[in-house]
Amino acid sequence: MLTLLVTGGAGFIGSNFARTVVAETSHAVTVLDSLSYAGNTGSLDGLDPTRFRFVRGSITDARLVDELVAAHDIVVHFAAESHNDNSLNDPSPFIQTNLVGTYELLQAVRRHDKRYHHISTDEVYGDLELDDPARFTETTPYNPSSPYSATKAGSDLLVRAWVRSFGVQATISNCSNNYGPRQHVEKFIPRQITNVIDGIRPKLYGAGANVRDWIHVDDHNSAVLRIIEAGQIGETYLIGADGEKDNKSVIELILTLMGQPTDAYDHVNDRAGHDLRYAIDSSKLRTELGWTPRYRDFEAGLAATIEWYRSNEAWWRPMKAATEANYAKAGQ
Ligand code: NAD
Ligand code: TDX
Repeated sequence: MLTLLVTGGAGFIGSNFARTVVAETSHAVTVLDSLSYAGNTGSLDGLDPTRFRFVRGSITDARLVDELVAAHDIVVHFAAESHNDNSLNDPSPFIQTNLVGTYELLQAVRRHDKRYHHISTDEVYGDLELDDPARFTETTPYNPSSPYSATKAGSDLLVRAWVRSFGVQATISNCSNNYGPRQHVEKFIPRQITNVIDGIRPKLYGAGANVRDWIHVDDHNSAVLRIIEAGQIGETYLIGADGEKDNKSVIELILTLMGQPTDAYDHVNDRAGHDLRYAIDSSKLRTELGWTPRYRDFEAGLAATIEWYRSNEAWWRPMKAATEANYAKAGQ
């Protein structure tokens, strides 16, 4: 049995990760989360208290981080400011959490010689043309576009430097767009699902030709567990499930699955600097670590996600009105 310190474990991916670890392994989990606007302890309800503990605090708090890192075997670092649109309005918390917070964690794992896994995004590579046959690989040069992706790129580079300069035992994963239960309603898919539930028309940025490479959150997390088990120290692994879809098609599919006409959505202001296309080549993870995704049918995964939001209104209702009010200010 190992003890895992999971930062950001009250957020979307981290809470699903904590649930998977407690359900499917013998490891114990401590979640460290500051409960920013994106954190929700309701996402951790029902976890076995003999193998799960929640600590409220920030990864920028060096003393707290040092104490917790010293007391665990592995740090799995999910905590971040994660929303591109927010980073365009106010980059400041992105600098603090994504860069300074990662620095504090790296210093602590260095002092205590602990294993560290760093969760990152494919957005660090910038974007691709729609007709480019290439996909991102572990050797694609970094070229981030937004304040969010620039801070994630910076945090990845800190990890690489701490591995090379100080021998920190770290691995990095860069994943594509996740969908599934417990994702904040500010994000594309849950925003549209909860809009339809509320009788609001879905909102498509610009023409909606932008492509995202969708992966179910449980597939992201099974890959993270595999990297923790078998990944080579110092290596980066790209995680993706061959799920490229343009935004317009995703909105149309949500509308169809929810019994609405496929044209019942609005075009709204585009995002500044909006990345055109992301696409992941996950061959290294598949061939070297033998990982494969379990969710191969996007429509079935999306239908199950819609059902989750229909059945869990109490989870998302408190954040919906404020989220939409923020979007309305930006004409989105
Ligand atoms: P999220 O916004 O849902 O959750 C982030 C969590 O971090 C929240 O619970 C929040 O309270 C917490 N947090 C924020 N600042 C903190 C701080 N200073 N100290 C402690 N906790 C803090 O984000 P998510 O979508 O679950 O993303 C998790 C990670 O995965 C991020 O590192 C993100 O960059 C990465 N990622 C996300 C996606 C995606 O599609 N959502 C894809 C690839 C990578
Ligand atoms: O209402 C919307 N309408 C719309 O067309 C919203 C919220 C988004 N969009 C578009 C913008 C993007 O092209 O949908 C796409 C997905 O948007 P987001 O959910 O904001 O995700 P994205 O910007 O692609 O970033 C996500 O994937 C990579 C996560 O939020 C990041 O944390 C992760 O690193």
